Amino acid sequence: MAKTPETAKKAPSKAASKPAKAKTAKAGDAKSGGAKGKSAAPAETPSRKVAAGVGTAPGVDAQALGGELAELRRRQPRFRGLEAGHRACQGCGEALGARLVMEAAGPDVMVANATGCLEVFTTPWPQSAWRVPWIHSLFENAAAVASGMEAALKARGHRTKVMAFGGDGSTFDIGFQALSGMLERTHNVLYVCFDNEAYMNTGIQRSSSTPHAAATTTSPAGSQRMGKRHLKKDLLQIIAAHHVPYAASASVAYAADLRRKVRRAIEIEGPTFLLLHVPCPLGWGHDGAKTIEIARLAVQTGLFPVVELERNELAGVMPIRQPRPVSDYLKLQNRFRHLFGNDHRARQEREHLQALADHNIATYHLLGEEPDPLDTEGADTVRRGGLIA
Ligand SMILES: Cc1ncc(C[n+]2csc(CCOP(=O)(O)OP(=O)(O)O)c2C)c(N)n1
Ligand code: SF4
Ligand SMILES: [Mg+2]
Repeated sequence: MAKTPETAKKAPSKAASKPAKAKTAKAGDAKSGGAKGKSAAPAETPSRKVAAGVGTAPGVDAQALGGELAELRRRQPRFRGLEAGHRACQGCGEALGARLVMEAAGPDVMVANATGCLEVFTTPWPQSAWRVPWIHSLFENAAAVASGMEAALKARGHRTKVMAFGGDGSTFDIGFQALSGMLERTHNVLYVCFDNEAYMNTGIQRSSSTPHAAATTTSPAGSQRMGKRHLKKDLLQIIAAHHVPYAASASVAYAADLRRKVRRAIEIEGPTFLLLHVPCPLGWGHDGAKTIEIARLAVQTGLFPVVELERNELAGVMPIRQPRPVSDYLKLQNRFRHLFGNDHRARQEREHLQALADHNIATYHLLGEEPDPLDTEGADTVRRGGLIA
């Protein structure tokens, strides 16, 4: 939420490659956690207005639409973890990703959340969209705070699972030292990195997760250079090198796969890690309605490999039957707009990105003959707005 300065909320508010071929990932079944807490969405969310027949477009049958929305709500899981009514941008992949993670994790969790968009848009003081115990940590120490929470719970004999959330800036860069320590000390914590590939909350600055050639406010495209000049850090391999029991990547476009991975990680006693690819319409410069399409293309081109690593061994991949050319992904986003101009360097950069995608496909053996991994169950639940309780 780049438009919301981090400081604004502080003022009192009026309102390593693995050669072995691995088995392919399978979508898990979808079960929600049990009920806990009140489902108290802040009043006057846009959807409430529509349900009440206020603010519908001309020609739309407000009553019928209200009935449909009521039915959709009825089919929502009873436990949501992260409520509607927060202040993310429309189509925010991070908001969707967090909601899916919370639904899959269930109510018996506590969260330490690093500073960043997720923290800012969910907790404009004195409101909160969270329905579980949730602590705002510093930008750099979510993993250290989570370590302390886990140690304290253990000392008191509680089995509540601790999760730590951070953006890519927090995880790849500024909080990495604390994260590495948490993994090495084998704390029983699931760390989820919401990877939108830049420091979005403070105005779209490049991070070490920003892809090569992407334009950000600190890696602009122009006559001097074609966006960022460095490669996206391979964080998952670095995490796996800590010999953690489970480290995986996932995408908001594949909801069932994501839920299965969250449940798996929650069940493991020890440090686990999830790298979740979450498009950011504001920072990537795309239509908020295309978030899922873009996230899916990142996987289907090979630019964002969806894989599982167990104790540093490749254990599963999301197969690609027919890889899409990277240009299909790039052309939908303004951050890559300069790669489609008349500049003679544009074609070279596109070829470079295609080579990176091809390298991922070869390294992780992503080409597969398995059934189409379109994950229709997941796509459908995303469209519906949640799981059937
Ligand atoms: C030590 C420190 N440095 C910088 C900041 C300012 N800051 C707050 S949020 C943020 C960007 C967060 O980026 P990321 O972790 O990728 O999360 P996103 O907002 O993209 O979800 C920055 C630079 C800070 N709060 N603390
Ligand atoms: S779309 Fe981007 S800028 Fe907006 S809230 Fe989500 S992560 Fe932040
Ligand atoms: Mg980010």
